[in-house]
Amino acid sequence: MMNKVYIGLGTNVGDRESNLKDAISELAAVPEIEIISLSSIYETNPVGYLEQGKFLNMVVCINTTFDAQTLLVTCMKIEQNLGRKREIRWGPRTIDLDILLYNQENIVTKNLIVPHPRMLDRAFVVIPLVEIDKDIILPNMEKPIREIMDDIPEKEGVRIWKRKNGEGVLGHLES
Ligand code: PH2
Ligand code: MG
Ligand code: MG
Repeated sequence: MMNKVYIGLGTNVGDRESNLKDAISELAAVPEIEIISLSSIYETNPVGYLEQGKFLNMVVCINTTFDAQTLLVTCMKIEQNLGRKREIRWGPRTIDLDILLYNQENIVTKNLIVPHPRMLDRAFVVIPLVEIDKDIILPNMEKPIREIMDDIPEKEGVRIWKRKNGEGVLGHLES
């Protein structure tokens, strides 16, 4: 069974653009994962813990035959491969891969909650998400996210850093 999943990526340590590229290459190299689309790359003010550098954030849409738990393990493995260390909550990180949406499912387990519980408070997630799917809607919500954009805080802290071009899925990430 094919599942449509949105993953949020964030990085503020080391070569941030390389970290995004490497994470997407690793996702694309998994046979059970097909990259469907990428957002532009945004530079974003840190949220939650302010004494840290600016992030690059983006969102990727994939099709996958993995169940949510297996996809989570895969994402954690990629975070480890890219050198992510144990860290303070909401603090600096080499790469963070968060499952935002898994089909229209509500998932609550010990180590995974989907939809991501804080996603609607985070302009660095919502803006790239609506960029790649303007009709995106959350399970149990009757309106698409784009119609509640006015309620999302700190949108001015999210600025385009590298715009997605028209050259195919991986276009703006190829150097
Ligand atoms: N991730 C966090 C905490 N704060 N701020 C920005 N701008 N971007 C992030 O990806 C981010 C954050 C925890 O995962
Ligand atoms: Mg996160
Ligand atoms: Mg995370």
